[in-house]
Amino acid sequence: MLITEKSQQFINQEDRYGAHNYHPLPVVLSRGKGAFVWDVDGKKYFDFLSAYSAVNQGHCHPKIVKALTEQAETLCLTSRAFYNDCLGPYEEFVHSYFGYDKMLPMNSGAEAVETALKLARKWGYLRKGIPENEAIIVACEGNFHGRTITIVSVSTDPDAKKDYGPYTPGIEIIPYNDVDALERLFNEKGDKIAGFLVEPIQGEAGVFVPDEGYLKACYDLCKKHNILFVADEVQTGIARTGKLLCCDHEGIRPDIVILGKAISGGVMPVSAVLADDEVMMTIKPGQHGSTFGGFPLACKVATAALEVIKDENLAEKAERLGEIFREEMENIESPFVKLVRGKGLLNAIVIEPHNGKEAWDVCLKMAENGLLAKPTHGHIIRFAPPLVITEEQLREAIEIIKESIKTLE
Ligand code: IF1
Repeated sequence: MLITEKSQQFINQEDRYGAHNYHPLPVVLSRGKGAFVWDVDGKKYFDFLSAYSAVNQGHCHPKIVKALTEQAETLCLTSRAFYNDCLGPYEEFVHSYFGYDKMLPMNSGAEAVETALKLARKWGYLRKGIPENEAIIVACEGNFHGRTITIVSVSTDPDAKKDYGPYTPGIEIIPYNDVDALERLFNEKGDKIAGFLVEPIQGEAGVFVPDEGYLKACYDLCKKHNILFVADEVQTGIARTGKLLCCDHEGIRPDIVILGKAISGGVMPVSAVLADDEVMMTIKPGQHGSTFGGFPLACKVATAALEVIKDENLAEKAERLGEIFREEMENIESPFVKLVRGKGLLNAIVIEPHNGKEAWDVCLKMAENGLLAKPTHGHIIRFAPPLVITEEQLREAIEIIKESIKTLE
């Protein structure tokens, strides 16, 4: 892949002055609109990462940008030491949108996960009656919930976890997509388990979709043992998988929902935790918070971003276009394509190395041909375009993917 002199300068700058905690594709982006981004040399690409599903509404959506700029000129940040005229309306809006009694606003996805874990522990002590400091959180092998010390304590990925110890105690890990393992653990330690934290589809693990009925069965077990079902919908939520929440596919209503990424359309870091009073009201003033959480700018941006999801029927669109995408990918006859999986517009191809080429090379070739996607775990490519992509654009993108794979064979 050709790296121009101009883009090389930006790459060198990051390399020289930034921490090396990422290994990006050598593409330097400077502009975005809808399903497309442009690099510093004006080359146009389909964005099939959507900032890890944060840009479901498409880049620079006019309605969201308008909400941002209008509020930016009015009032940005007040802190929660005072009331403001944006948070209440936003909270009521989110209540009617998702149907939970209350929300707790935060900023990053990881903060929202932390918040959910704190809530689960509080509830465990105050409502369930777990003895002090003995609450257990259950999480799944292969999970990804963010980067804080407690979150990497539940991680099973050595890259995310190693050398960040000592880890937070009170964690039990079970295999994902294994109801029996969860049941055994609940039978053994259910009295002390506060919450079961789960991704409805494991994103980082390579868009791993559990068997149909898995989430429902886990949910029922949680009910039976009086354990909170905590759904991390940071990546799967906000219409990405063809429903507003991925849990909607199984008709379950988590006790705690964690949202992030696309709740702001990728315009700023906005996250939220949703729960009913029985859980949410266990946290009292001073027991949790954040300087920016629920700040006026975020309230307006997130309201607009959530409205766009409904205005433009993005959940239905993700469902319909996802069917087309997977069908077309499954039709590819190539030694590279081992498996296609996903839901809605959260999909992945498992790449079989061939001719000395692997997923990274496929991504470089696609970038050359005008489509951006990123490999995960070396052999899986995630495909998650903005949900505003049109069918015609999707079909054009599919041709680029097919063509790129063909030329490498
Ligand atoms: C990175 C992956 C995606 C998430 C779920 C919480 C968070 C994430 C289910 C935390 C974040 C990100 C963060 C980004 C890479 C990325 C990712 F490849 F690692 F798995 F999206 F697929 N829950 N996911 O997926 O949210 O604090 O980042 O706002 O860390 O490099 P955050």
